[in-house]
Amino acid sequence: MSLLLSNLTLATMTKGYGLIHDAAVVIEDDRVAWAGPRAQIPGPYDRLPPTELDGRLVTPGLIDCHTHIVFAGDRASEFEMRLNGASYEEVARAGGGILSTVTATRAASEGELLAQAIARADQIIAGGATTIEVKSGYGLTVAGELKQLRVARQIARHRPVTVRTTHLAAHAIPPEYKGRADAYVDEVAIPSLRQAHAEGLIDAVDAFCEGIAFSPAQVNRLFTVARSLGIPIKLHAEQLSDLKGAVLAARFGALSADHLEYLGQDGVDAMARAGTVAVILPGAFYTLREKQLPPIAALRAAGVPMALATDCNPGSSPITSLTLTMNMACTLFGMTPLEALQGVTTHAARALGLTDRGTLARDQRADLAVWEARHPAELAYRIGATALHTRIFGGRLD
Ligand code: DI6
Ligand code: FE
Repeated sequence: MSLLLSNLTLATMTKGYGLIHDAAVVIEDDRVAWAGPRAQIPGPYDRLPPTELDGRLVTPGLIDCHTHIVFAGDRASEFEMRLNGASYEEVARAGGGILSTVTATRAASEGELLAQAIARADQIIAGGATTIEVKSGYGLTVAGELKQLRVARQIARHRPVTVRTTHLAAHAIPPEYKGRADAYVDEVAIPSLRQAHAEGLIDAVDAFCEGIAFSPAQVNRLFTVARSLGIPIKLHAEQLSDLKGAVLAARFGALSADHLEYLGQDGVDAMARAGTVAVILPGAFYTLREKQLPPIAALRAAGVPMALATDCNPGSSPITSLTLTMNMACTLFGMTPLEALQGVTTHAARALGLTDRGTLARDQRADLAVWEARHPAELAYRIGATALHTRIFGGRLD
């Protein structure tokens, strides 16, 4: 099956935007066969009937490389509590926060969880995403974590999207292990990691390294097991304080360290040396009304690739729009529109360890987003409105 897209503005993302005006793209099956100026379409592709795009912008399909979309319920009441003066940590200590979502998620059937997760995935897809990473972390039992991961994998059977799954049992300490985080790591986090890996349910492991969650020593024990199993590593690090999580992640050659508001220069340097991607999550910063900005200038200066993601979750980031996330990254954090687009394409692919997507080039997966836009800066510039015209997933037009 071949498809010729013609009369478009191409952002290949191969070098900067890699802009090509009056461009064309040839797709064969699920791969890009050719991309370049329309005047140079090689034969025999030039004889294909063209799909005319009237000068619209075409980018690689967007990649949301950090989400928690498999959960039940919502946390609007906690949002209200925080706006009446409680902090995110106070809500968590009072048994609200992540644990209220754990209660709802444990009680939900796989079918109920899947229906809710698909509704969220649909919103992310409607904003141009073709790949979504999904974490567990609201089951906090061996069976509960596996249930969430199975549901996450099922999303891709119902929707045209690639789902990458990440084990995040080390997300919070459930009530039955209160004050016994080490026992939780030994009895739930590590055994569920082993089982999820054995069942082929995960692509990576993650943990929440924070005062209200797991210490660097506990994360280190989990990651040592992950490394012995060859599981790629990611880490929620330096979101609310500087526990040197990014330094720890870099020591394990992590794919990414995520959040990073409190990251110090030592963490920046360690990430640069290890090639670890910084995943910037402005939705959580915005929702929690944080004041501490992630060290964007230091990351940029050190050449650490910066990805951007929604962090879609019911507590700290109830957002499903990658373009709004791009806008926030620019306006709140001073990232450039180019960095924002790299953050949801090339650098997001790298944060997931994927080399077959994130740019628009020969032999890459034919995952494309077609926009009601003429220049890529428009994607980060508009607030809230989705400018998506069409998506192409694995060579197929939606
Ligand atoms: N950091 C976050 O922002 C989310 N998880 C994490 O480790 C919050 C998850 C939640 O509040 O439900
Ligand atoms: Fe998160």
